[in-house]
Parts: sequence; C-alpha cells; structure tokens
Amino acid sequence: MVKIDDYKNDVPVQWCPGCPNFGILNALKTALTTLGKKPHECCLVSGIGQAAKLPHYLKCNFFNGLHGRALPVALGIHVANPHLTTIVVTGEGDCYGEGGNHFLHALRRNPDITVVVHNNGFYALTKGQASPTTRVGEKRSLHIHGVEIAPLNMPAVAVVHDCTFVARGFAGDGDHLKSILVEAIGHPGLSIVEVIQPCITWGTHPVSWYRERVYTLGDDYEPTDRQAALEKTMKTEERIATGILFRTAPRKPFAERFRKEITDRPFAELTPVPPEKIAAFLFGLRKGYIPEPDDSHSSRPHLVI
Ligand SMILES: Cc1ncc(C[n+]2csc(CCOP(=O)(O)OP(=O)(O)O)c2C)c(N)n1
Ligand code: SF4
Ligand SMILES: [Mg+2]
Repeated sequence: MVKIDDYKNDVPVQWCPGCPNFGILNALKTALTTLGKKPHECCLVSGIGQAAKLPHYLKCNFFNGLHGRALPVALGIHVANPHLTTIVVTGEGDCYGEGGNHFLHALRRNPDITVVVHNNGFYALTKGQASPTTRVGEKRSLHIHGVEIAPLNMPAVAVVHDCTFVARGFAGDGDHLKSILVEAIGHPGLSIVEVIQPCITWGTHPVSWYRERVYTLGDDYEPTDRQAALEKTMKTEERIATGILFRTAPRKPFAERFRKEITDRPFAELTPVPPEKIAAFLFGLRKGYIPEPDDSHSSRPHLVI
C-alpha cells in the first residue's frame, strides 16, 4: 500500500511559512496516495516560479525546466513513457503568460496529463509584478496606477476548446482540492485544475478575503453542460465557484494512433536502432516511402524493432 510518507524527502522548503502552496502540496501528495500511485510511477514537471518549486518537495520523478516551458516537456515525457502519470505544476504567470502558447496547443492535442495551475494573481517569485490574471485596477510594483488591461480566463478558454476536464480548487480547502485532483489525474486526456492560491506576502488581500468569495459547487450542478460551465468559469468577481466546472466524455488523446500502430512501450525499453538503419529510414522517407505498421519483418527500412 502506498503511504503519504513514501513521497517525503528532506529538501528544505523555500516557501514563506504559512504559504497556501503548502495546502496544494499536501492535497497533491494525498491524491497520489489515494490513487495508489507509487512515486516511481509519477513524473512532475514544472517551469519557474513559487508554484514551480512544488515538485522539489516530493520524492518522485520530476523535471524542473525553463520558465513557461513545462507543458512541452511534459508532452515529451508522456510520449516517451505513456505509463508514467505525468503532472504539470505551474503558476499562472508560467502557464498563461510565458507558456500561454503551449497551453493553447495542449488543448488541441489533448495529451493524457494533468495540469495544476497555482493562480495567485501575480508573479510571486519575482516579488509581485502583474500577471495575466491580475485584476483590473489592482496596483502592482510596475503598475503604480493599477493594471489597465483585462485578465485572461484560461479555464474558460479550456472549456471552449473541448478540454474534457476543467476544475477550480482553493488552496485553503485541502480536502476538496484533493478530491478534485483524484478525479483529474484519473481522467483520460488533458485535465486542467486551476487552484486559487492566495499569496500572504505580496497579495493585496488576506486569505479570509478569498475564503469569503469561494464556494463549492453543489450536487445539483451538471458539469457536462458547457453553457453552465462557461458561466461558472467566467464569474470570478464576487463569488468564485470551485469544483469540477466541466467534464465530458473523453476524446481522442494525443499520440493514440502512434501507440496503437507503432508501440505503447516506453521508449527506454525499445531496442536501440543502429545509426545506419536510421539513415536508411530517413533516406526512404526522402524517397517518399511511408512505413506501414506491419512492416517490421520486411526488408524495407523501419524504425521500431
Ligand atoms: C525566461 C524568463 N523570464 C522571466 C523570468 C523571471 N521570472 C521568474 S518566476 C517569474 C514569474 C512566476 O510567476 P508565476 O508563474 O505566477 O509563479 P508564482 O511565483 O506566482 O507562483 C518570472 C517572470 C525567468 N526566470 N525566466
Ligand atoms: S511569496 Fe507568496 S507565493 Fe511565494 S512562498 Fe511566499 S506566500 Fe507563498
Ligand atoms: Mg503567480
């Protein structure tokens, strides 16, 4: 049986004491334990930021890469080993700002990965500059008269672009967040979980301000209803809905044909292909030859053996 301590490591945590990011860390560890995922079966991927430090604090596979680039790296990891549970942990600056383009194209590709976006409404690591979700009028260090441009609502973009699992959690409600993460990680295809994460150091409002505004969607809420989902997702001014905002039947995941027709084995387990065979394969492609799935015994060049 997997225990939460299996994920424990001795890396010193670099967050401010009392940061709500601790709530997200605990919720994620508990969700993975609840799902019975062993640490070696998971890979966390992040970019740069306070949120992006989270993978350091779990004992499992992780890749901490460039700012905004977690998604393409996660996609590569997932393609190379579809048996790993691949989870991106990112901030809204990392994911919607620097990495916004990757987010949009991940929606189109629908890889079977989970994306957890800590949304604290600014760039916390670099001391609170405005991010794509900073509210209009909010004063930030480089916006002394208040932010003038409208925020992005990427969960709504995800709903519009057929992401089949879109949820919002609150870092101050770990039990609820855990239950959302369990569903998200178990859902086939891309799952987006945005987490409202107050920053107690650079934030404009205390945690209580958020607590007064968030509420949990009731059992009568129908997450398959796209119109209702858009309405709940877009409303973030006075009352902020948390829970599974949108969930529909899974659609074709990224690389499905490759997995069915070529291989679903991790690349690391495949027999290395000799360089001359690769050269022959590329030469064949240049000549217009496209290998057939069952070509493995033919004398024509092929890559997977
Ligand atoms: C290419 C690049 N540009 C800018 C930075 C500076 N930088 C580091 S973290 C960060 C913002 C992180 O914000 P967010 O993703 O919201 O995470 P948070 O710290 O708020 O959790 C920025 C702009 C960087 N490290 N690399
Ligand atoms: S600066 Fe804000 S987000 Fe970063 S660790 Fe401190 S409280 Fe958390
Ligand atoms: Mg942020």
